[in-house]
Amino acid sequence: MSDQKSDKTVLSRRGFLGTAALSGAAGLVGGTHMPAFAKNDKKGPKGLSAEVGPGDLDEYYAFNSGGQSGEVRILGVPSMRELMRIPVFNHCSATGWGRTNESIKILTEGLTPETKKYLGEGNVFLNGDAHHPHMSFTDQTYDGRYVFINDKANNRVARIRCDVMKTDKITELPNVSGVHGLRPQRYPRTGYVFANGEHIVPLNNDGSKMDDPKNNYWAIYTAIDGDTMKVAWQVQVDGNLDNGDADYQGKYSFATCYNSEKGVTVEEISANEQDWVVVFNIALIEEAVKKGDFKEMGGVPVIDGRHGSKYTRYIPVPNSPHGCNAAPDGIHLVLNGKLSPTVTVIDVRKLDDLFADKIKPRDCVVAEPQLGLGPLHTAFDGRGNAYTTLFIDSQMVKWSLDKAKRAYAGEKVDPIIQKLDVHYQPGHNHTTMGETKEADGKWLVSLNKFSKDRFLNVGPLKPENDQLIDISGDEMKLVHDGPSFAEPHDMLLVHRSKVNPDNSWKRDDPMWEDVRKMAEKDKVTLEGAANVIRDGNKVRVYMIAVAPMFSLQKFEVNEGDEVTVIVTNMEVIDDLTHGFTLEGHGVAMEIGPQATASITFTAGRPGVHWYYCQWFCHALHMEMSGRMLVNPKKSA
Ligand code: RUQ
Ligand code: CUA
Repeated sequence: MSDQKSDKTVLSRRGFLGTAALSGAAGLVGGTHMPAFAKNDKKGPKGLSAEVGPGDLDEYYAFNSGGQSGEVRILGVPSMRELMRIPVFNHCSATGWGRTNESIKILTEGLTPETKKYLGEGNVFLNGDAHHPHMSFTDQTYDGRYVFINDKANNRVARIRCDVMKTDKITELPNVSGVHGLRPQRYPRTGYVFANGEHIVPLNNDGSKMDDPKNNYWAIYTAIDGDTMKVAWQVQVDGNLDNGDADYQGKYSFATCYNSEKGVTVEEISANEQDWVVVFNIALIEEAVKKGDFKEMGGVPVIDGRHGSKYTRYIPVPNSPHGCNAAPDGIHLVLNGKLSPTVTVIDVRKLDDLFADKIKPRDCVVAEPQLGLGPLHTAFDGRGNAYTTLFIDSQMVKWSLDKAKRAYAGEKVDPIIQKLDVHYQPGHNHTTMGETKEADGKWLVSLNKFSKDRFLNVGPLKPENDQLIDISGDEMKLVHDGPSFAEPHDMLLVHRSKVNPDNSWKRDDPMWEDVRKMAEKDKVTLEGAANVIRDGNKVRVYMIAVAPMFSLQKFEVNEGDEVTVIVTNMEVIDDLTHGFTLEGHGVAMEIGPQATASITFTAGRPGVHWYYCQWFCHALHMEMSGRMLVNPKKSA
């Protein structure tokens, strides 16, 4: 195995360097974003080009999680150009996410009563830890409706609308500590979004039972209804939960466990040689909910799925398994060993028998190839090959599912096809359309946690490195280094034919439903507004924006007033976004074409305060401004 590794690695490294020299000119054109890769490089397996010329469009959308930055980013693949950032769990200075009334509503309405109380009225969390973006499915493939993503830091799941590429729902999961693995149901559609509770905590986490973790702490698995974003049900399990996936048939879902010990220190957590993957039987769980076989906790049904439960099965897997990946053949599930050099493959067709107690859990295992050190995640090309990241070895290993099965059955075959060095320490990887039945095996991205010497030194904090690999031929070929800020955990690679965002908002969008109702009460037409409505010490300022003007170039309020500014962008031209920034008040927001946005603040500073448009929109963009006059409080 190791001989094969070194040969292939040297080969591909040489190929890469040679190509870089050849394509120097092309490299210059695109600056740092242009991969050093020649179109007619003879060593390139099928000559797939990562070069996307000026004005040319990428073939794939990549939805990249922003990790602890709390956002989601859209990249084009293969160019790896960053196209957009979608604020989700973070605050955004540009768009006003976390500051506008519309975003505050989204950030607060799905919180539990306990969290609302903790934060205080109208306050939001300032951070999030976004790991796993996944698109909604219909019939085992992406349907372009939504992207879902977890927040490990504050136990939330968010939904992004793909028509406007904005977050529209955020739900906090009750009873859970650390939402980690997240996957949507593939069939018949999404349907459920499954989310793993990573850390074990007391079920009633109110301080009454904090000792004896083995008996008092539990992890919770959650199914959220992707249409309503409400929790449908939860399952209490043994151990904690790491990553998860769903099958292609809509019958089972899965979650790996790295802490079957129920330990609370590193030594305890990693003591066992074997942990497990938990299998959830969706139909049986739905039946339990119908029959009332659950405890209600935090307002949701919690089903007992611990050892011995009829709703779950525990399949032993070595050793602290991490990634959990269903192959596009609809049959195989790969569990990545992390502390074991192996991955474990189970055949989901055996699960009916497992639940009928006709076979033992380990009878579901059909392969367990040894791949290298630190296997974390596996992706697929739809041609029977799997690609596993080796964190410790800093490599991507390509292997054959079929050969791995034959080797497990006793045949003398080596399942490993190639090992490729990546730079450095890869976590997730993702192939184009690779988690759908339409896996096309063109590109693979390796999301590496360290970049060290790969880029200009930017100080002690280095970027991560998302590397693009051509997998269209027999050999993997590294074609591009993509620096990225903290910390793209995972990436979703969707063919552009699946995603069709609008160029403009629609005037009846639910995003500003509340504002619409408020305007109706105030007898104001949002689409032609230039109104200041006083209601006690509350003032509502309605205006429209059409380049290069706001319909109100001045409004007057009194010191201490609670002011809400509502701006409607009446542009009918593509790409004409305006903004509203009020100096000295921490107030700024984006208003997209045909959108309405609103923001509320206290007029606490007497005097003249300019507001302006912060989105460059017109030759007279600098002039797109106005004054807020704040009359001082009359002293008694
Ligand atoms: S995990 S590096 Cu948060 Cu997706 Cu595996
Ligand atoms: Cu409107 Cu700048």
